[in-house]
Amino acid sequence: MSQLMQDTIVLITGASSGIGAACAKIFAGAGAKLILAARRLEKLQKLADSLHLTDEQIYLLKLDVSDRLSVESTINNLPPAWSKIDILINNAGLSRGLDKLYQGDFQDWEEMIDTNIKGLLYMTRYIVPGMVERNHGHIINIGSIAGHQTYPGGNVYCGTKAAVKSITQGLKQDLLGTAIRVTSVDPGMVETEFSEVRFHGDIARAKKVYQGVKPLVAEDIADVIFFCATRSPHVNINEVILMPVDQASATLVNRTGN
Ligand code: NDP
Ligand code: 8X3
Repeated sequence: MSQLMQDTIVLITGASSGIGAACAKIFAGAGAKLILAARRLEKLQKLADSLHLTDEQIYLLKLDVSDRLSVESTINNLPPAWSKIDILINNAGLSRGLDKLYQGDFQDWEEMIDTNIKGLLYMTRYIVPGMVERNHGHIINIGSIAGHQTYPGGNVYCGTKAAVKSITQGLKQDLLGTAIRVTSVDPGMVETEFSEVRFHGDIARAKKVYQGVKPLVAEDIADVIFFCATRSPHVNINEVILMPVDQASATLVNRTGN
């Protein structure tokens, strides 16, 4: 195991699956200390077991980022050895449905807005003050190409990711004068549980999203996140947009593969 990140505490939200879980693996490989958060503790536990880390190297949080009071008490009550977070990866997020806006499901809207916008804000609000006090830290938000381009049926999800883009820019401005870094990593199509969640567990419909395409995999995004986190301290990577070679925009996808 490399020791590039020894004594660096990395908190990853949405670490029970996909991009978050891949981030846990790559940062663990560099010797970072991990705080992994998600609602499905059993999945976090499985991931932790596979990483073979000691209790001094990994700390699991069963946390719903959309529950402000829970975020407040969880972050404020972190054991002292875990409270000085160096890197916050705001990755927890989801899409729900592809309905036309005027037919949209209210619960789907609430869930996307509460998780992707408010959850990211709560984590940021409770963790960044400590970074400011220490004049040290890095916030990496996971946006999406959906925050740059709206596609049919994407309406509210795209709106939440456009909000992430604005919030990332605003945070960078508000931290000017400190040594804290702020980055947005904005992927196109990545094959994870994302589409299964979008279609409420309809696996056949989820699979169709990636039919004939070679999509990105979670490890591709973790790799870019890790790159952003390991530049010289005076370098801030503001925004990275990445897509599969088979994708040119949210709606232009080459599906001639197997
Ligand atoms: P996954 O569905 O595989 O992972 C999403 C993660 O978010 C899960 O670990 C889930 O954990 C967690 N999560 C969801 N809601 C909450 C919540 N309220 N509180 C805490 N954790 C929560 O999808 P991805 O890995 O693909 O998604 C990660 C991020 O990447 C999201 O922000 C997504 O919008 C973004 N993204 C994804 C793309 C893609 O094509 N896959 C492309 C661009 C961006 P649990 O259910 O256990 O709480
Ligand atoms: C996920 C990518 O294009 O499905 O944010 O919105 S997309």
